[in-house]
Amino acid sequence: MKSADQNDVIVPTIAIVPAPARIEVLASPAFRLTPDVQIAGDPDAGAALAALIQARTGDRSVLAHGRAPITVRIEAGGLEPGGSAESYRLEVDEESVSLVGTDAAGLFYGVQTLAQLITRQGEAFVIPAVRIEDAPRFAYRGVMLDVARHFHSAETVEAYVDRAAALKFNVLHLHLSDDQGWRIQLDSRPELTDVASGSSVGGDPGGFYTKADYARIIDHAASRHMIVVPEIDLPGHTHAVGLAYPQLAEAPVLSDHIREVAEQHGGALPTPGVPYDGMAVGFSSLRIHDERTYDFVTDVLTELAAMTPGPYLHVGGDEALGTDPEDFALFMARVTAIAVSLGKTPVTWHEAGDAEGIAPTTIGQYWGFLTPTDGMDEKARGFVAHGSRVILSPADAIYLDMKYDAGNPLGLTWARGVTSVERAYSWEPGTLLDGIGEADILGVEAPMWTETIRTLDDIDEMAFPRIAAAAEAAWSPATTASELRTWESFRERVGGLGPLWKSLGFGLPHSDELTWA
Ligand code: TNX
Repeated sequence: MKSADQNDVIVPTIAIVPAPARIEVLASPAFRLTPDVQIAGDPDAGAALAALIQARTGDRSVLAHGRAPITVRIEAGGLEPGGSAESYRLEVDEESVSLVGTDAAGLFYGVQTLAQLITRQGEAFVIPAVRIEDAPRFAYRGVMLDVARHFHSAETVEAYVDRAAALKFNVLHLHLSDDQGWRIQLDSRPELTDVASGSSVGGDPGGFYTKADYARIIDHAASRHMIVVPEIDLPGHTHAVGLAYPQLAEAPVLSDHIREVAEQHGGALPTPGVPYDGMAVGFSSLRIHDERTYDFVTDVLTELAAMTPGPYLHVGGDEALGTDPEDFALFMARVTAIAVSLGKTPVTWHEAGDAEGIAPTTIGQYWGFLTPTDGMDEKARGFVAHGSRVILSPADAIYLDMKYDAGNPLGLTWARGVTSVERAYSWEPGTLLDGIGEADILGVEAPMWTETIRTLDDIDEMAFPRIAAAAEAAWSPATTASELRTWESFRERVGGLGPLWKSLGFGLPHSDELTWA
């Protein structure tokens, strides 16, 4: 904070997103980035910082080694108070820049903040004099990409990881299967990719990740301190499974809703044995009373668990409208038990929260509205009641596939129409759902479903700037605990990141709500 005698100094908005836990703007002149500036300390963090400085300033001469005014280092337990995982402290004055992370992740997040601080001043680039102490509010900070409705290449996924990591997200949830296609190669069940991976929504080409692709995505995510949470959506959203294994699939339930959706989109009704390329949900189900179903699930989850270093396996459970409710509970109980037997923590969408017998460690993902409807909050409370926690993904705020502009063909509108940036930002996790407090919340995740989204450009267009609102909900202090947590501050700070994000190749769409610097 400025002291009274510096009131004549105009301190521009410091564009850091997500807002840090504590920031003090110092009276010192800024640190000037000279062409030969050197970085000492941790080599990985140093190289990452050098690359970001080079991108932002266009200067190729930054050195990542040597005696230097910029130091980046890990000091385990050295951050007071707290020193919690992923935290960092950054001190900048005219003479030097000192970044200390409590661990490699904390150091990485400090590097992201430093890059955001680089400001052009005439012909020079400077880092304003600040002292920042920062740590995440929630341990789980996720983005989800649906690679089933449209397949997205490993390169695209890696590019999305880069965007998310720059905002201090630490989880990539991959929605690997749905009615329209199966996207992950498994040795135990080769028919899945042989037979069921060739389609996408709208007749677009399909695709799948080889085991090597998947390993590459995991490595890339890990290098940016993100884990991968793979999702196999069960027992609904499984039309594609039925292409490979007809004996496991129930006949599609052709409700009025399914017929309506088919008509609206000029698409065919789901037909057994025929790839489905429409956008309806809730018609398919695996056979719940057939042991071959559990052999299948065991094979799939066992292999996926072995391929996935992170602690979570997401087993879906949403919109199982083609499954009898009692059968649904029976199925979710067995499937979450299989995940637990593999040493993983199961995650399901909130629908399974009142399924009797699900594994008590199961994490629930809430996708209802900011003002809950249809008892969805009650289902979310079910996970807390059995001693577990929830991930918050309120659809009318941080579903990144919701339209941001009614006139744009990209995106859907079922979650209360167009989702403005302001609505994406203006909610508070700790008070979102009655009976679900701070300690019951594992984190926040922003999903992107891809019925209408085909390319990295489409992904960027839908993600920015709303993805930053989700990042701030996940990382920053509660709205009541920080002056920076206002819509006015957020829109200015996000706009201020335009030059950095453009220099990194992120596609930033025009927004009526904020101005990109
Ligand atoms: C609902 S919300 C779904 C997805 C769709 C999405 C489109 C949830 C868990 N499931 O199957 O792709 O809406 O926005």
